[in-house]
Amino acid sequence: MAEMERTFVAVKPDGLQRGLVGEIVSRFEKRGLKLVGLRLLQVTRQMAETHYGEHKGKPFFDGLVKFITSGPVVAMVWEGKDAIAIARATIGATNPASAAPGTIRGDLAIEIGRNVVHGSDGPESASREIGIFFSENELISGWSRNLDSWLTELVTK
Ligand code: DAT
Ligand code: MG
Repeated sequence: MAEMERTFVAVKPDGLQRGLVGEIVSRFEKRGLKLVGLRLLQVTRQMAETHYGEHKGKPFFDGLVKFITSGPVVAMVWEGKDAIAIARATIGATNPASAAPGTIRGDLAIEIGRNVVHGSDGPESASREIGIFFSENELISGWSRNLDSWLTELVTK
């Protein structure tokens, strides 16, 4: 049985500038994941460098940090069975030019440096990234939805 997972998702500054926050949140809601954390914030340079630490030294790193700190982001935690892989699939390929239609990046973006949304790529990065943006008491995972039994056989009480 697959485990319940939490994943970190963020609407990047281009998504806010373009008025896409509602559209992007809606896609995760409709998919069936459960929202357990939500924050609007300005990412600091230090947070950005920690969050994107795995890319330090790559040619696009400075531009990436500049972009993610260029305006507010909407940081979220979504929970569900296989939430990490489901969120990544909903987001689509890193480069929107090759992202499948139907995915967020495949429908709403055209290039890699403006790909509107972030999603954790595995359990370790999810837990690390959630910790950068949220403290445990800012997450509400104890709430249940009446529709859960229509989304999953794994209904938790
Ligand atoms: P993802 O965001 O799909 O997890 P990633 O972790 O490989 O992709 O890279 C983080 C972000 O960095 C990505 O969303 C956009 C930017 N990026 C990645 N590769 C890039 C490249 N070759 N040129 C410019 N920006 C890049
Ligand atoms: Mg990544």
